[in-house]
Amino acid sequence: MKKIASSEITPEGEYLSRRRFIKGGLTVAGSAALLAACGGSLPGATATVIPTPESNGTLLDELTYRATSFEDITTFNNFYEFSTDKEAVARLSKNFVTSPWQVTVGGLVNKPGTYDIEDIRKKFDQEERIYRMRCVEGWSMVIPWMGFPLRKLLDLVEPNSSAKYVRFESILDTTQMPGQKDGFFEWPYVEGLRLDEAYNDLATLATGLYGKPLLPQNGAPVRLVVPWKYGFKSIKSIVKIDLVEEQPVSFWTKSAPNEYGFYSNVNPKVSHPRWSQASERRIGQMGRLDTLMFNGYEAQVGKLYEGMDLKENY
Ligand SMILES: Nc1nc2c(c(=O)[nH]1)N[C@H]1C(S)=C(S)[C@@H](COP(=O)(O)O)O[C@H]1N2
Ligand SMILES: [Mo]
Repeated sequence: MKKIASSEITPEGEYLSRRRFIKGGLTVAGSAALLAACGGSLPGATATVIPTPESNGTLLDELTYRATSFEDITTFNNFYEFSTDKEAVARLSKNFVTSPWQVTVGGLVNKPGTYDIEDIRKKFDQEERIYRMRCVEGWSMVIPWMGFPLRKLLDLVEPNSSAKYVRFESILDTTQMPGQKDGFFEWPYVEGLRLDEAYNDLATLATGLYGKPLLPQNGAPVRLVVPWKYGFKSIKSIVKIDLVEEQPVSFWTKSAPNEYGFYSNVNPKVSHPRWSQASERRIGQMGRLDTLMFNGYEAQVGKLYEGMDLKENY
């Protein structure tokens, strides 16, 4: 069965061209029929039930916290370097070369370095981290990542006292990534975090999921995971990490500054200019769930934003 695209999912780049707008409209019409055809089943649901960080190990509502299936996680992807069509990314990225792969870490640090991703993987224990992921478009998944805390890599290079932000860059390779020929966007994909956000224990560099190495469509061989922020902050296929003094300008902020801000913390009370963020569709499940403040991670990250106007936080 083909993947169901919810009619309530509004693509991040929908406004970009009339062609894409029309395409989005067709997907919506098609998906309504598919939804009806599926009846009340839960396509792609797995039996995995997971505790959430705030539950202190108690299993919470099964439907809310069930891990999304491997199939859904690896076939419904946002990775604009390959395609703006979520269901085309897996196919178009199949032969993407992710080994050997080096990550250069530098900028305002005492010990800059270039690391082979295999060496980093060996140096740090790989932990399983099961997190909700909430895309700004209004859909979500629960993903069992493998990886290590970002702070371990930062400690290795020793940020100096003038470092205020971390800037991340994805690979630029038009020969392998057809989407990078799209002249509308400014490649490579760039993201950033404030230094204290980057040091928060939830911030993870993921190298795998479901116990297997990442597939290209999920950002192989290494991608950021910041589960309290909208999904676009979790930058894929990273080749460069710099400690900087100025707030980096993110890919999506550059593309649509009135729609995507630097912080982009998940907040059900602050609407996107074109749609509400109050609820979300969990991929592989029917119906919608209420979106949680900081995507459910307020206890872990709320203190980072004390005194900030969360309405300005978008
Ligand atoms: N380099 C890069 N990173 C990216 C994106 C992208 O297009 N390019 N898309 C982002 C968006 S919008 C989301 S929702 C998540 C999707 O991650 P997933 O496909 O692994 O679920 O990746 C984010 N990281
Ligand atoms: Mo997203």
